[in-house]
Amino acid sequence: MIDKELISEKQYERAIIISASRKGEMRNIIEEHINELEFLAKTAGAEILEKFSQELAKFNIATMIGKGKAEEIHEFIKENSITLAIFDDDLTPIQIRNLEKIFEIKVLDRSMLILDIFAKHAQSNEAKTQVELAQLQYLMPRLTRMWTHLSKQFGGIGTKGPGETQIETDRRIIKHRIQILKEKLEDISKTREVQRKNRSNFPRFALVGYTNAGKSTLMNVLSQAGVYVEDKLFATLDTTVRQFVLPSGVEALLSDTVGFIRKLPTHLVASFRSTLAETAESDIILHIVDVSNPFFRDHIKVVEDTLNYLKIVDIPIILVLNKIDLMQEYFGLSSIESEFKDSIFISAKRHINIQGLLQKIQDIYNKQSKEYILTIPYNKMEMLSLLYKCAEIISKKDGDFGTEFKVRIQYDDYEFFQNKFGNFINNKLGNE
Ligand SMILES: Nc1nc2c(ncn2[C@@H]2O[C@H](COP(=O)(O)OP(=O)(O)OP(=O)(O)O)[C@@H](O)[C@H]2O)c(=O)[nH]1
Ligand SMILES: [Mg+2]
Repeated sequence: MIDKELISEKQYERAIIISASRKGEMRNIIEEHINELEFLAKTAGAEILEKFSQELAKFNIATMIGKGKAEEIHEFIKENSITLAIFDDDLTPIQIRNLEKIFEIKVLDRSMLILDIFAKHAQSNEAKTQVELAQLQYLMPRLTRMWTHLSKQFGGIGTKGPGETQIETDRRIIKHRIQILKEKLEDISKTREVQRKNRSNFPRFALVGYTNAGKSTLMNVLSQAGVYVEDKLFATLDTTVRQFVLPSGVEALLSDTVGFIRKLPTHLVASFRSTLAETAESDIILHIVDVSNPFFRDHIKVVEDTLNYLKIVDIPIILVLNKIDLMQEYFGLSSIESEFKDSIFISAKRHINIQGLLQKIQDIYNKQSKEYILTIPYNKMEMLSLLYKCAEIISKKDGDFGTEFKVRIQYDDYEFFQNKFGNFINNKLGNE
């Protein structure tokens, strides 16, 4: 669990937000993106004193925004003792360098800001390693003379050879560090795999969703887990797994993990693969959505795209529309209900329709089936008629001691199958 004290213990930087948009982009979408960036900036510990936006027919290669606008912003920076400028879009190294020259303060883009939040919130060894890897991978192509000498930070690995530039040395240090981090993650993910295998007999459910949708709140409601909940972006960076009980009385596992956001840096997504492995191996995914956010449809799309990017496909998804308590004063809810017929509407915070959600989870789970390979010894052939009764036979082949079957078992028949054939199972083939 994240220590709240640690997070609140930070100095607030005086910051401005700058957004450049193309002519013709919808005003309300631009505003939503700026608001989200402001929320990110606040989470990172910045106080936003002003927001600037500029519509451009073409982005400026040297400075993203126009030179005149940059000068105007520079005046504001000087007059208000601003120390940080944050751009909504990713900037090229040249743009950052030029803007820092004009503004005379630090300039960050959206990816750098998200990486910074992740770095601040990372608690576990795994999260810290993943974030550092993503940061270095992001830094590598951006290494220019503006970056300070890194060997001090990394303990002087790779000393500078004659005639080499500092940048080349730094690049070698980073490459070396990236290699170490990758090996460390490999180790961590092996340990996690063993942990997951030990739990594989329980039905497994995974919470996913846009950041701040209410995943950890729901986790706490369903399992009394005591997971850290905050009105901040990326409060959760690790995966927590807790037990909960389905209406049928069956014990199941629920995992809560890192949230997604628009334009999450791809290195970050890639390096969080091991954290997200729990999600990838779940039986059913619960996709939590903050339905009170007017842009919730965009959020759904971002989450679906990220799952696709991570190749987490073929797992049944229940769309859980959360925070309906904030919707009551609107007439909007009933039209959303007819738009999302197969979804379930809840409020995790106010405990509205939690039973309905549990029942939905149970219903979808009951429709699940799993594949197994098992070998029935030749001296137990009398059991075949039972097997044909409770399983769908996909294939069979004769071996040295018995017949090997590949079968599909419906959840409803699972207990019977386990009782009768548990001893003959070679392996479980995952969830199809
Ligand atoms: N009004 C209302 N607020 C909610 C509800 N569910 C969660 N919240 C609030 O939404 C904020 C975010 O909740 P979390 O549970 O931390 O969200 P999360 O999806 O785990 O967020 P990250 O871990 O940051 O990705 C908190 O302030 C919660 O109290 C709800 O049903 N209604
Ligand atoms: Mg959370």
